[in-house]
Amino acid sequence: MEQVDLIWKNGEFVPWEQAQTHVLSHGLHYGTGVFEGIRCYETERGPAVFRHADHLARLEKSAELYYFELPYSAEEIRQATHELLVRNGLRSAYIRPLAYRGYGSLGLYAKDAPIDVIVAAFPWGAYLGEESKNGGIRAKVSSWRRISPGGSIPHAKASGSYLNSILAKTESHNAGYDEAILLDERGFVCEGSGENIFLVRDGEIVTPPHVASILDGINRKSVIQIARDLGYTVVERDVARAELYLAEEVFLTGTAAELVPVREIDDHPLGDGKPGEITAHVQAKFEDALYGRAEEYLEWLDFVEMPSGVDAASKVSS
Ligand code: PPE
Repeated sequence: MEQVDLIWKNGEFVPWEQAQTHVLSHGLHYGTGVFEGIRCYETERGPAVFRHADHLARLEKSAELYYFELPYSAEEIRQATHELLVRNGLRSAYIRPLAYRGYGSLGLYAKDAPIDVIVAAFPWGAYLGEESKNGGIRAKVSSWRRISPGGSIPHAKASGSYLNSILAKTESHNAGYDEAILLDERGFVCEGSGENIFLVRDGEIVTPPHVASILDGINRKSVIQIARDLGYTVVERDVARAELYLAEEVFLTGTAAELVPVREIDDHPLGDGKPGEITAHVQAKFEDALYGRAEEYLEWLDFVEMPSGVDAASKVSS
């Protein structure tokens, strides 16, 4: 992990090494945290956070689903994030806000454990490797099913939910693959361990619906809109496992991974081994949107500004 100067914690900017928590913090024991993964890109008009408001709205919803009262508003977290980026001298970054139950009491009904909030921002390259965006990855359907909506909340981006993702990811890596694809409890295709999934079948783009226990990805939404604007038909419907092998093209979307083609699933090669034409078309437009090169999607960018009343020049680290 590439270290930077400061992390924002409970309203203050603290040095990276001092952003610590007590070992009896509730979140550490039970996974009681909600978080986001957001990216800031360097655009021609300056650094910009992609769909910042949408990510913070999802953070608020995840918090609400677990009965957390966030002590900061989305706008306060947004401003703190801008200031954090500027003070750390970051022009592009992965941004990780996290709200967790801190130190106060253990036990499952821990209303005395406060909600601590942090925002960290640091350099983080393409999650599945820079070459994955062109060359594609090899995926394996996991023996682990995605957490079910009857036992947990797939729609919340909650820390504890990721134990399920970690089992799937670890299994796929140990078996020599780059990523896991999880099925839902019904046996239909759900998503990657940290990405949503799209297939191309007969020229149509298909992606699993909300009832398939997906996390409602911000990039999923962006890609659906971009693909429709490019004239493709996008259908949200249940996807059978075998369709993964029958598809002309498959790709994954997520903040950390961005848009990554899948070139092989369960040792079935897809297409002619190169990223498909439709995937490449949508990916190019998606990257234009991330980097501020697409006028029509500029509204998705939250350009980084030092909040008023803060002296930027004195605080930018070298
Ligand atoms: N599903 C899961 C399970 C998931 O974790 C992510 C994001 C997505 C779908 C895509 O969501 P979105 O980023 O809003 O398009 N995963 C985050 C964490 C990955 C990690 O390894 O940590 C991310 O991409 O930041």
